[in-house]
Amino acid sequence: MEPILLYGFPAGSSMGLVAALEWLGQPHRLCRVDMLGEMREPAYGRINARHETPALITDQGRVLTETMAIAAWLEARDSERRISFAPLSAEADRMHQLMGFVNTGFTGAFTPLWVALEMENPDPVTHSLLRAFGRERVSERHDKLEAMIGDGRYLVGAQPSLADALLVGVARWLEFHEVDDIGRWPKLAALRKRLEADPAVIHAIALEDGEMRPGTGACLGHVPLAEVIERFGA
Ligand SMILES: N[C@@H](CCC(=O)N[C@@H](CS)C(=O)NCC(=O)O)C(=O)O
Repeated sequence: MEPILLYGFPAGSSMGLVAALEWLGQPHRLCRVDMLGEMREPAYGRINARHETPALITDQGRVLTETMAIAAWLEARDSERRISFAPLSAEADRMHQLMGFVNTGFTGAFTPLWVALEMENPDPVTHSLLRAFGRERVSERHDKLEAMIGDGRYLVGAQPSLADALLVGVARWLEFHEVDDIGRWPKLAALRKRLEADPAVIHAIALEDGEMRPGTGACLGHVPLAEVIERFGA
């Protein structure tokens, strides 16, 4: 069977992995998960007990969660090195370093902003404290990432890799949470502009928005979440 990537909407980090699958060009299927509804229901716990996306159903029918584990699974099958680099190469090391940075501190910096947004009866003091702390952390992680970006067109190498995929899924939260103008970080702004104009990213965002359009042809279609849970859930 083809692997199935479960991606979350709205504005899920997993959008980057949808784009990475397009870049990879290998047959796969997708499954759209409403993060505000069905992902929170008990049945989704059979796929991921932590009620998070992304999740991958491997070609063996096993459930694999956690972005870094899914990215490693794709990397191991990227024999043509379309989204990764030769094992043991300096580029592979740098890609892993950047993926680690993006998936931990950079992504985590947005947590106070998500918590503030999702507060049901926000106490104004706590809400504004969370907002202020989140904005400060996100800006600081942007400063650090700006300093890590080189002079190339992408985070590593001459074409988008898994590091760019992880970044593009999350970086747009800067505007979503109205943290600051991306122009404050010129290298990151240029990189994001390039990535966001990439056909695979445009395709992934369209899918996230519910527009079912064909991409490169590698995606063989969507599988309903209920079917995925029934067939592969614990
Ligand atoms: N450590 C996980 C975190 C994944 C994660 O936080 N996903 C978000 C969406 S981007 C989520 O599902 N959050 C739970 C929610 O929105 O309720 C990973 O890297 O895959």
